[in-house]
Amino acid sequence: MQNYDLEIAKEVLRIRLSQMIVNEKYKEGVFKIPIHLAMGHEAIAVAVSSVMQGDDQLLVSHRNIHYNLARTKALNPELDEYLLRENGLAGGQLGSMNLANEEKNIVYASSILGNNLPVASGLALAKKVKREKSIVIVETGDGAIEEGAFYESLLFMKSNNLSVLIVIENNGWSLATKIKERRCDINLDKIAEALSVKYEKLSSNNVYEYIDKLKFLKEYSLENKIPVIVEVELTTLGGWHLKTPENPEGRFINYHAGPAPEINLENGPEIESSENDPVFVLAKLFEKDVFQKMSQEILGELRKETER
Ligand SMILES: Cc1ncc(C[n+]2csc(CCOP(=O)(O)OP(=O)(O)O)c2C)c(N)n1
Ligand SMILES: [Mg+2]
Repeated sequence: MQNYDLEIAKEVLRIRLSQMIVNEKYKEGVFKIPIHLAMGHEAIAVAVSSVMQGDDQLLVSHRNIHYNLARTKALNPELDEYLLRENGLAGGQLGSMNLANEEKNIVYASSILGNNLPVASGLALAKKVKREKSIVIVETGDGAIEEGAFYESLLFMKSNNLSVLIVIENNGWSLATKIKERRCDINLDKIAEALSVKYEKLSSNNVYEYIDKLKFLKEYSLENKIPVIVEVELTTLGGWHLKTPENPEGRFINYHAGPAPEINLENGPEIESSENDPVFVLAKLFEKDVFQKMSQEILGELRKETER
């Protein structure tokens, strides 16, 4: 068995279990704001956070809990923010969809789709003017790339030789509509080719592979002074069945925001026994008992942290 960095595996588990704890509270109805959980998105968030160094800057979208947890490395400040408490991460002022954390280099978060791309362009331009060697990483969804700001920002970044990693989380959905039902395909590889921008697709949900790829792409972007599109194919886990007397089997509802009623913390960190679940992918890399022990330890730490 290969020697994998345990700290990375722990990070994936911590972000999954933290979200599951948020979900348990969500099911109890304690939050007054919408939260977009990102179970299934953990591998890319851990990879992005672990390649960040020094003055690297990250900009996120409405679905940002995984990045905030990865950068902040604590659950309580995030929970308190969602409860709009003064001791929350942003003093209870930002809630969930716009939650940035400048101290940890999440410099901007926007609930307006596509809005963080022009802001990322400006920040990358500032780095160029100031001759800073750090990078801007901006995360957005496959729905948000429909915005004109996506293309304009890409054009601006390339025309001005800016180093930016554009991470596109492609979950196949925009709100309750399947992307395939709402528009034609956007072939990002072709858009990248048209503008001579580098493109890479990630889809294995393997955090270790993602870290290696992002390290390389970050260096590539800095050295060649060009933006890089990283399309990440993933599944937002948490779909559930709306049961009615007429339809006791339930109608499948794709998860977008709110609680995920069919996910239970008691069942452990794995949600789906498939490659769609980064925790399933991770578990396969370790001995079963080692993985279970690690998971129980992290859950114990999180329970201790949130017991107040
Ligand atoms: C400019 C703008 N238009 C519409 C919305 C409403 N809206 C919120 S989330 C969302 C879907 C986002 O899809 P995607 O970018 O793929 O992110 P996902 O939720 O799938 O992670 C929409 C249309 C918005 N927030 N901003
Ligand atoms: Mg989407």
